[in-house]
Amino acid sequence: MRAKDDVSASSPAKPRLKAIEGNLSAAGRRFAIVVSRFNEFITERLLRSAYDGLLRSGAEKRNIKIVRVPGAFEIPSAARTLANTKKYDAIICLGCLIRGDTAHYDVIVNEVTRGIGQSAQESGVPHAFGVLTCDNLEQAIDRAGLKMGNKGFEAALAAVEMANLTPIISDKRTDSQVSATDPKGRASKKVPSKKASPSAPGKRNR
Ligand code: INI
Repeated sequence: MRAKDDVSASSPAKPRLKAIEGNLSAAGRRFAIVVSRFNEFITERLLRSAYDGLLRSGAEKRNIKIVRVPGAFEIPSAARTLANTKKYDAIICLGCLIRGDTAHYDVIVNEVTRGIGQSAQESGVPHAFGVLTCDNLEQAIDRAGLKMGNKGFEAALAAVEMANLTPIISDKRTDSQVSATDPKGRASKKVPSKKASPSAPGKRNR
């Protein structure tokens, strides 16, 4: 049963509740893409699509850094290193894990997921998760441009949206003071200037 005010499945008759969202403009934003070479046949397709998604959203080529790592296991550490430079508005993580006959997949998959999430939370820089976790090659192909779309493209759009949302929701000002359409999340011109604080007894205003 759905909660009374669950808006995720709201009918067209009911308007969506007002909320803050990041827009999908990548203009002026800087991105790093970390992509693993393991299962390159798939990850190269994810990369092309992510790159395309950023350009279509208005990103400039000179603002997109691509970093290749050996396998999915190496993605979190590279992503964290890039995030810690504070040069990027979002990091896009692309890889492909395919379950094989050994336990290698199971050992790696949780570590990669946790590592990327932890890097995002601890650095404060948004990370998009475009690492495929598949049972077989067919599933991976479907998610890299066939039946299930392309997860690289989806990750790029998520990165753009979060790159725009993060500065807005981390702002200490009230929502009404911040223009959600300002791509940098800076205060609009309408923001009232701070009132001069009352001077302390015995001190003069300068
Ligand atoms: N790396 C992947 O990116 N995908 C896989 O499916 C995979 N499997 O199954 O083994 C894989 N292994 C390599 C791993 O990511 C590391 O690069 C390697 O262990 C060296 O640290």
